[in-house]
Amino acid sequence: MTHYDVFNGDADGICALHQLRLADPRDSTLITGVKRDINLVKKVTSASGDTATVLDISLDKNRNDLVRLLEARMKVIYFDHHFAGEIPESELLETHIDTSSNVCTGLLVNQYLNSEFLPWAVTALFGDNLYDAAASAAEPLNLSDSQLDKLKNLGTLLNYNGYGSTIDDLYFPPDELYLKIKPYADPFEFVESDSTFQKLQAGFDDDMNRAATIEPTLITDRCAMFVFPEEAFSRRVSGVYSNQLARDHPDRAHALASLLPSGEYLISVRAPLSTKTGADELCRKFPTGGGRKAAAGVNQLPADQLQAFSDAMEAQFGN
Ligand SMILES: [Mn+2]
Repeated sequence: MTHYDVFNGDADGICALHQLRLADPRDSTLITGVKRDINLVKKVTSASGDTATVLDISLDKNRNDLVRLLEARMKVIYFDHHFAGEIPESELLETHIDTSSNVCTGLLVNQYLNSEFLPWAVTALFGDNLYDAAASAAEPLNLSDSQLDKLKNLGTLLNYNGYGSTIDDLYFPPDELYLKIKPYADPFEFVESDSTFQKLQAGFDDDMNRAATIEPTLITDRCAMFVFPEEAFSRRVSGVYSNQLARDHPDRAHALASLLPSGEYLISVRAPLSTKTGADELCRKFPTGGGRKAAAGVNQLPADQLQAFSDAMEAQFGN
């Protein structure tokens, strides 16, 4: 009998699995990938009597394969906070799904385990950029500010490690990173004593320092745009760096353009935190553009439209 642990390769996925396996240790086959790789249930071989735990990936995006497992008589437990759509009807499926904006999968697992490993749920919330929810979830722990900062930093680093287009871009493959964390019931002990943490911290600092040396190609009071080179470092740092830019300049919109091997640009846009609107409208003006009001992007912008994009950004957000 095989048990599969299927989890998103970011902080939330890792911290969710870690809590479950601290409470209920078992040998399992780990299935994960880079943060954006969410079609993970398809990697599970279905066999009657086998079981699976699925964490932090949209049921909607995995429904066909979930149904395949259930039809093979596999028992599945599913925790997630992304859009689920219709949930398959089966006595073999147990779901803990809540798409509220202030929860993450690590927090849903924490509720399931009656807060047995709460510091890891707080870490997961920080990793998913839910700072207020993290601070309120942490209240019963009576942590000092510096302890809370340590969990924030840990969540940020575990989240950062998941960004990249392939596993080769990452410092640690997410399954390896989970195995490094696995022996530690206490996140503070992991932070203070494991060389994995130091390595992640050093890599993160390097990447962020390097990102900070990239001058904007457009900068006004209302918007800024940065162009990143075609390197693994760009793919690792872009998500965390744009979160930081948004927090440091809440009235400014930000665009990060990364050069792709094809010569086109992958662009991610964050609307100003203070308004959270306009990102989708800007991106939809260009082929392969789309997204939500607060965060949107263009998947493949032809290089000769980069200036037009910059002009449209200024028109959208003002100067
Ligand atoms: Mn999550």
